[in-house]
Amino acid sequence: HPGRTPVTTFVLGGPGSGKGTQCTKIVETFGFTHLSAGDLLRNEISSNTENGVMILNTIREGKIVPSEVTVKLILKAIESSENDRFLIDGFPRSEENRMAYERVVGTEPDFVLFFDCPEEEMVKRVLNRNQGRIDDNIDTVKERLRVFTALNLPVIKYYSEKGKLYKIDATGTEDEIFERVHPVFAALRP
Ligand code: UP5
Ligand code: MG
Repeated sequence: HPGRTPVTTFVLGGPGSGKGTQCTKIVETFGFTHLSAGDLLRNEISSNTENGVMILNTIREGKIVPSEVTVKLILKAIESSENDRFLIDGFPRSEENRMAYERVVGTEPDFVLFFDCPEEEMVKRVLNRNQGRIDDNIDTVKERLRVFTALNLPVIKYYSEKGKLYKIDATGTEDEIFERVHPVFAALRP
């Protein structure tokens, strides 16, 4: 629908909280385009771009890639899409990320999902994933959790204070969680 104001949703939550899994379900049911910041960065590693090595090292350490790199990738993905509904998964991870996005893209998200999950459950899910991600080991997971608490929770608090946050209980089965997500999107215009 060219010309319509796009709908943008940030999807946040700790490592293994189920962001990617639930985004897939939202895409199937509500026709959004899923932009995973982590996937966009991992694509840069595989395509041997100038930032590839820096991104690889940053992800292996569980730290945050410089905002300008990630924002550029997200903006490119938005601009090359025909869709007008976007799920931005795993971004912004810090207040600095958030402000860089606002400065470069020029908009705020319409609303934000936060998948709230106990740490021990997140650790269990990540260590069981077994898909060869270089950051799915106990040491990196601990750092990912530390960075999440220190830098991402303030972003979540910011959107909560703006009245834009939907906090979703991210425990239970994938389908049980999607039943909690569904009403948020069902309320949007068709
Ligand atoms: N699973 C899912 N739901 C389940 C359920 N209800 N019950 C049981 N199991 C469930 O799920 C994780 C695993 O759990 C899967 O095996 C799934 O089948 C199972 P998933 O849906 O993948 O969870 P998700 O929240 O997406 O976990 P992910 O590990 O992708 O989260 P992260 O936020 O850690 O990873 P991301 O890819 O976003 O980022 C990776 C790294 O990239 C970051 O640490 C950082 O170094 C870098 N990065 C940046 O620097 N900047 C960015 O903007 C983004 C990333
Ligand atoms: Mg993910």
